[in-house]
Amino acid sequence: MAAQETKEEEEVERIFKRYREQYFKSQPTDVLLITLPKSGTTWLKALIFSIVNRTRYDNSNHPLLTQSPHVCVPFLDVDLFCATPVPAIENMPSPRLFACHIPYTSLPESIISSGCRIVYICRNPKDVFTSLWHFSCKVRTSINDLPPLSLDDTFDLFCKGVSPFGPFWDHVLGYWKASLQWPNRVLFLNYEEMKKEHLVHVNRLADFLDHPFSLEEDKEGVVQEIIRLCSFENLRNLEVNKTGRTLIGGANQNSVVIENSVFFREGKVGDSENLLTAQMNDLLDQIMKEKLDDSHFSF
Ligand code: PAP
Repeated sequence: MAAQETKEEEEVERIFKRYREQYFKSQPTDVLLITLPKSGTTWLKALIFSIVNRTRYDNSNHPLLTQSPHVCVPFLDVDLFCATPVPAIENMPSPRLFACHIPYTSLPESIISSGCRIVYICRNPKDVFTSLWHFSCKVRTSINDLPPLSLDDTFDLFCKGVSPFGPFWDHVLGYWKASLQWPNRVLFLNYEEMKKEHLVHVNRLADFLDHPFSLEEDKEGVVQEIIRLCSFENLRNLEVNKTGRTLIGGANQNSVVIENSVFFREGKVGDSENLLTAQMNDLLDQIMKEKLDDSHFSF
């Protein structure tokens, strides 16, 4: 039974991979934000969009004031390539900005060979799980009218690595190793460090994206303004993110409309303390130690 399931999973993965390769032709100037859900996707979408487009917009016409970051930077996997028909993305202005949750080993070949830039952000697994659980419960109850998930069952699946994008540790390690091997192509960021030192990491991000801040911009406070615009407090309080809704899953019969507010919950480091029991904490510590120890990577 297990062998049969593995064979089927491999077949599905092979079909997906062929599909992505056939339809997505990456360009060297593309920027891909890759994350595991709840690791800082919304924040990084806003930051990347603002850094790259900073000379096009000001406070009077900035798209982030009226659109969700998820509209400014679409998901390749769960938006564009789920839509019927797939929108024409060949002629999007350069650099094209996309996001996805795809694990490194499943990326389309064209992303690897084009030389495009990948920005990856990881977050402490305890906070990722906590955020994911709250998000799933909200979406289940408000959209699908289903009861909330059982915390124990969801935690058990997370610990076993059952997730649409593969086990947490494999996802993180895949991009961690790629960033060590190709530092000019893969930038590996960390939610907690970004929270601690905005300025350092936003500058790092701009340098990596080949849009470094000039001395004049530094003096004029352009970096600070981007940090403020993309901050949790600012984005959460914008009308579009308080009351707006976004179509997720591409324009097709399976897509769902999600309230933008679900992407802005607490925005804190360490909120898992309010959800996980001591036993859950210990188990996750033990699993992460076991899975990450050889890599010299830790949270
Ligand atoms: P996604 O991958 O499904 O798009 P993602 O944006 O990664 O979700 O995760 C949402 C988390 O990022 C939420 O965390 P929480 O549940 O622990 O609160 C959300 O609050 C947080 N978040 C959203 N925007 C920002 C931001 N600008 N700065 C910091 N954290 C943010």
